[in-house]
Amino acid sequence: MATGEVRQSVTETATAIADMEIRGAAAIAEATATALREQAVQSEAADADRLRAELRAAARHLYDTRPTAVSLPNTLRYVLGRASGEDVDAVRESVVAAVAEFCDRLDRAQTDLGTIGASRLQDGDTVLMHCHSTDALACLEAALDQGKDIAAIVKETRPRRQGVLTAHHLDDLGVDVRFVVDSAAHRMLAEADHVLVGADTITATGTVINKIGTAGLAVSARERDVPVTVAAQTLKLDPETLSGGGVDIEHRADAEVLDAEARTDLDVDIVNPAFDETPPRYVDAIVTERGQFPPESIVTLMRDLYGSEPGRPWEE
Ligand code: RUB
Repeated sequence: MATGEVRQSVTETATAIADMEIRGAAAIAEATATALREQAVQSEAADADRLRAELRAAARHLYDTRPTAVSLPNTLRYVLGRASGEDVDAVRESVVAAVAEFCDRLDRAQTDLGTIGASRLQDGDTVLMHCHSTDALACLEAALDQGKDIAAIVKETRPRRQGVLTAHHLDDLGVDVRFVVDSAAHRMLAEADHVLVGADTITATGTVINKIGTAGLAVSARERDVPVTVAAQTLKLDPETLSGGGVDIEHRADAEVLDAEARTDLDVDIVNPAFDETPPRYVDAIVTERGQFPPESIVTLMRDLYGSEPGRPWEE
């Protein structure tokens, strides 16, 4: 179909995701669902099949933005799988209802996961955090709501410094925060009781894909005997890995690592992978809204929720 039939609200959302104005797996999911709803509401399609074709085209456009966070394809699966009805109005209404239900589930999942994750934190604990994860922050926030006194050490998270967002969030909550450069992580683990991070994707083997630096942090934490908790709603489980598929690790622009001035007269290859893979043996628990799991057992939950043949309705 002509790209013109993908509504501007979809292309704007796709650009905002690609440019990381909208970022973090949960925020990407919500924005994706909302963009599909706008496509349905604003569409001038004459019949139900045409509207479904437009929704698939919009979904392909969104899918092509960032390759690593599985919340994006899982959102597309959820909404497209419910775009049903005989006539165009019925399809439109089913999409609007599906998106409302999806966003509601997203909010509830984060709240429920937060309560479960908080049970791992004790009064007086210090938590070391990497990047900016709303799922991880939900655990810490729930612990504070339970009256626990929690302090935080926050890693800067080069190159884009999402740790600054986490520091602001925790500072606003009145948490005692120490902000450190990434290379201070091993040393600072001596003063931490927990590592608490989010995830972009979790594979069937329990491997955690999260912001670059997570894997090194988890290995250091094991060396220091500090438990590693990954907070990740079930939307982060990647059903395509059930059949052995891998996950694409996004590489981003050189300019994120060194600006133009620093690159002048420098003839080197800059490599900028945005995510890395933490093997399950370095993770103590994956906290979801359905409970907390040893990473090796997450495959059972994945199968229950997604079945073993997830499909790609946007490619049909
Ligand atoms: C963000 C990141 C976050 C996860 C989880 O990377 O790695 O830890 O997305 O976030 P980026 P949330 O900044 O490149 O998107 O818990 O909010 O879903």
